[in-house]
Order: sequence, then structure tokens, then C-alpha cells
Amino acid sequence: MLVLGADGYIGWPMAMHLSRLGYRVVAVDNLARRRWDREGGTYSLVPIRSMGQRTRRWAELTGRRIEWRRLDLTDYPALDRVFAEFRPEAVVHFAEQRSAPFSMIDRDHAVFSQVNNVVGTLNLLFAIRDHAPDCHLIKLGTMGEYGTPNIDIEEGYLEIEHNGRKDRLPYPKVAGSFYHLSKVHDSNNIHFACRIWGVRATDLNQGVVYGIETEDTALDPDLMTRFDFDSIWGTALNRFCVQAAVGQPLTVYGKGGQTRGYLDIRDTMACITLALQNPAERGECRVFNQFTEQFSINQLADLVAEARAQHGLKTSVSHIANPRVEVEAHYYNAKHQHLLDLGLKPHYLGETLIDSVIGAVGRYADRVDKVLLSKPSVNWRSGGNEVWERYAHREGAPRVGRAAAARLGRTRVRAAL
Ligand code: NAD
Ligand code: USQ
Repeated sequence: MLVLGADGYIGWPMAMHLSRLGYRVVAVDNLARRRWDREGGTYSLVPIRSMGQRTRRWAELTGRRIEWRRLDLTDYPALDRVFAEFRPEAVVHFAEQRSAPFSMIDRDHAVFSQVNNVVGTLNLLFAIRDHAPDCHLIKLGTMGEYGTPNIDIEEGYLEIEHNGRKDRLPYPKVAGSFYHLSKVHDSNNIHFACRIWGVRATDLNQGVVYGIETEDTALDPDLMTRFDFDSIWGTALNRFCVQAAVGQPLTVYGKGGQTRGYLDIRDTMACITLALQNPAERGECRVFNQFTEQFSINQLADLVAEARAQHGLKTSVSHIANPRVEVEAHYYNAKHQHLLDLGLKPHYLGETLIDSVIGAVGRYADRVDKVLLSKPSVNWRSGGNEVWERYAHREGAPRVGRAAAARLGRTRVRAAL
């Protein structure tokens, strides 16, 4: 079993989870995410260990081995060698640039995000065709591929009747950033590979994931996974919990009616395991919407405020100018039945918010850098990255900022092409 993107927020807990279940796990990552952090002055609120330290600690505590390989998916010869060596039965693919704001900084970051994600996934499809044609590809897509249409969102496909004829076609996608669009392009490529080569694939359109504790990350501090809170990598819910903990108002962008699907990281583990244990057929491109509840941003802010109020703590909320171009009040009804049918037993945010997010944040509140938490740094119309610029000019700052970021983007894009 290959877990691609195994150094990431979800990938590391997933590698441990599958190892615990008895799979032989090869953990693959190019450590790009740690480089992007160094470049932008961002960091995980929860201290995290290197992959070498993590896998060693895992083996010490459980007697199970996770094999660790540093590899860039856009480097086809390297990917080809790993596939030829392991011929995996299944691949869980997390290894992409996953931040919408990062992809909107400038041309370089948009091009980089799409080349990294689309080329990486395309390479993977060829490696499967040539070395492991029976392998089940489990690909992390995103609910953001669909955008916010004014009709119900189905799971991947839509029955359409047009001019008296009917067909079942991929659901129309109107994504909201160059990052989200990279996932749409991936979905099209995966669908095509299933049709022409008989690849078996599950494309998981995942909602926003929250929480950092799984059975395995809780075993030892060396096994913890990352928690992002800055305006490039931190999701709204993570940011709200940290803002509240350090006494800053919660930054709701615009009206706050933006509604998305959400799930607990423990349910991510369960969903991917269910997909793995109930594989797609050869030639099938199966799409599951992977989330358990939907909330608007205003509802998230209220939930955080209510959870804190139970402990006598006050929380303030501010509606600030929206840096993104998105609909701020809309219809949203997304189906998510397939994983429930396979047996998913969801955790719910209202029941776990205090334990799974607020509690963890409280323990690390003294590590919070308020500059990173403050107003958004990337504007959808004009791009730029204000936070990085401020970091670049700070005394003792690492060599970060837009120029460095752009240089990195150019180098990586050239290398990938
Ligand atoms: P993450 O950034 O923490 O992890 C992604 C990992 O992939 C990083 O460790 C990075 O170094 C690696 N990577 C990126 N490009 C690579 C390449 N070319 N070769 C090898 N490794 C590469 O992200 P995450 O939050 O764990 O998300 C994992 C996946 O799930 C992503 O594809 C993301 O789009 C998707 N997803 C995440 C969420 C969420 O809320 N976190 C929601 C929906 C979908
Ligand atoms: N938002 C705020 N305040 C903030 C930050 C964000 O109101 O401080 C708003 C945004 O404008 C947006 C909504 O919250 O309307 C969601 O933004 P987000 O940053 O929480 O999540 P998003 O950019 O959609 O991306 C995250 C992950 C991404 C994943 C996606 C799932 O970073 O990898 O694909 O969630 S989904 O949203 O379903 O597409």
C-alpha cells in the first residue's frame, strides 16, 4: 500500500492507521510542505517530528514498520521505480499543494499548484497502468470542485435530460480557486484513465477536515500531526479556534453565509479505510462526497463562541472584507450517502469541538504568532501575500517573502516540466 503525501496533516495519521490495520505501508512524500512553511514563515502550531523520527517512534511503540521514501510525484523516473519495486495493491493519494490562497498569490503559484497537482496525478495514472493495473487508486479530491451551485450537489454524477434525451454525466464543476480547479482537472484525468485503461479509482470529494487526535497520534507527542492556523494554510475553523484562544476576534470573511461540508479527521481515517476495503471495480471511476455535516462560516463562529461560553469565556466576531471572490449567501445541499451506506459512523462537530480542536489549541497557545493569524494575506483579485512580505522585512526573518516564493515557484515549475 502506498500512502502519497504521508508527511502531511492527513497523510501521516493515515499511514499509521493503515499500518495498525496490518497493511504493509510505504509512506511517500517530497517534504514540499515543510519547504513551503520555511519559505512563507508559517509553521504547525503543534510541534511535529521528521518522517525518520516519526517512523522510528511508531516502530518502537507498536512493533510495526512504515517504510519511508522521499519522492516527488512530478519526478516520473523516481515514481516509476517505486511502482516497479512495490507493485502496490492500493494507493492513497494526498500528495498535492492543497491551499486555495497559496494558489492565488500570483502567476507562479497558480502555475506551480496546477503543475504539481495535475502532473503528479497524471504520472501516478501512468505508473498504475504500467506496473500495477489492478491497483485501487484512492484519490483525495475536494467538495470545492463543485462550487456552490443553486441545485443539489450529487455524488460525482448527474442524470441529465436534455432535448428529450437522457444521460448520466460527470457533475458540472465550478471551482473557486486555481487550487480547487487543479482537483477538477485531476478528476477529469482519472475518469479518462478509468475509461481507456480500466483503472479502478475512488475519487473522494472531501470537505474541510478538523481535529488532530486519532487513536495513533494520541499515542505519543512524536506521533502528532500538524495543525495550521495562518491565513494561507489554516482553515477557517482552525483559525477561529486559535483567534479565540489568543483573544482576537474571529475573522469571518464577508457575510459569512459561505457553506461547506466538514468532517472529523477520525472519520477521514474511517472513510478511506471503507473505500479501501470495498474497492471500485476495474474501469470504474467512483465518486464519494466525503463529509458528515455542513455549516456556514457564521455557524462555525457561533459554535466556537458557544463552546467557549460553556467555560465562561467570551468570544468576539468581526465580519471583514472578503479577500476571496465567492458567493457569500447561497443554497447548499450536498449528498453524502455512499460512505454512510458502506458503514461510516460519523463524529459530530458539536460533540467534539472542545476536545478535538479547542482543547488542543489551548495547550499550544503560547506558540501562536499573531501576525500569521491577523487579516488575510492573499486577495483573489490582486494576489500578493502581505504576511510573507511583512515576514521578509522582519529582523532575523528567514529568507522568505514573495521574491523567494516566486523564485521557488519558477524553479519547481521548470523542474516539473
Ligand atoms: P498537507 O499539505 O498537510 O499534506 C500534503 C502532503 O503532500 C505534504 O506533506 C506535501 O509535502 C506532499 N506533497 C505535495 N506535493 C507533492 C509532490 N509533488 N510529491 C510528493 N509529495 C507531495 O495537506 P492535507 O491537509 O493533509 O491534505 C491532504 C490531501 O487531502 C490534499 O490532496 C488535499 O487537497 C486534500 N483535502 C484536504 C482537506 C483538508 O481539510 N485538509 C480537505 C479536502 C481535501
Ligand atoms: N474563511 C473565513 N475566514 C477565515 C478563513 C476562511 O471566513 O479566516 C472562509 C473562506 O472565505 C471560505 C471558507 O471560509 O468561504 C472556507 O475556507 P477555508 O480556508 O476554511 O477552506 P478552503 O479554502 O475551502 O480549503 C480547505 C482546505 C482544502 C480543501 C477544502 C475543502 O485547505 O485543502 O480542499 O478546505 S472544501 O472547502 O470542501 O473545498
